Amino acid sequence: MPKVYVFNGPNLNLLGLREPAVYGHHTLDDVRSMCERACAEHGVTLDFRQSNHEGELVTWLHEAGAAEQRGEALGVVLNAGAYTHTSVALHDAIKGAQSTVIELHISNVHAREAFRHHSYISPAAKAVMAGFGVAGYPLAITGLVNAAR
Ligand code: CA2
Repeated sequence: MPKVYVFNGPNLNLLGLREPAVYGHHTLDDVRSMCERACAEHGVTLDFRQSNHEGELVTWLHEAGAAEQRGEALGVVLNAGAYTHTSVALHDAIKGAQSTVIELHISNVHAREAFRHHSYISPAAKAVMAGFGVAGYPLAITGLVNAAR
């Protein structure tokens, strides 16, 4: 069964515990369960991770790209958190790994502070989703699966 990766960047381990007005009340474990359900419906397996470390996310993107090249994975739903707005390294990792990435944001970053309007991920991503709350995760998985099949 092909695999879908969901990678979460810095501070997303705090989901549901702080700033509910912006990010809602669901925890990252809740999001994992939502993603498990979506993957089961689509007949794919889920590999769901979170890291506060940029280099670890780079390594994971390499791993996901290699799995995709071998035909074992469909791609990555990536919420890179604040690294979205700062990380040339993540941009280069997506390009270098030739990984299919759906960029995801819980909030509508374009309706927030100006520093959240630029993304280093978007030019390397297949698609971008923002503003649907955590419901965006299963939607992005559906989009990734449909794009691959
Ligand atoms: O809207 C999103 O998903 C973001 O990627 C979340 C990032 C933010 O830097 C991006 O601009 C947009 C922040 C993730 C931190 O998540 C927290 C969750 C609860 C409490 C504090 C932070």
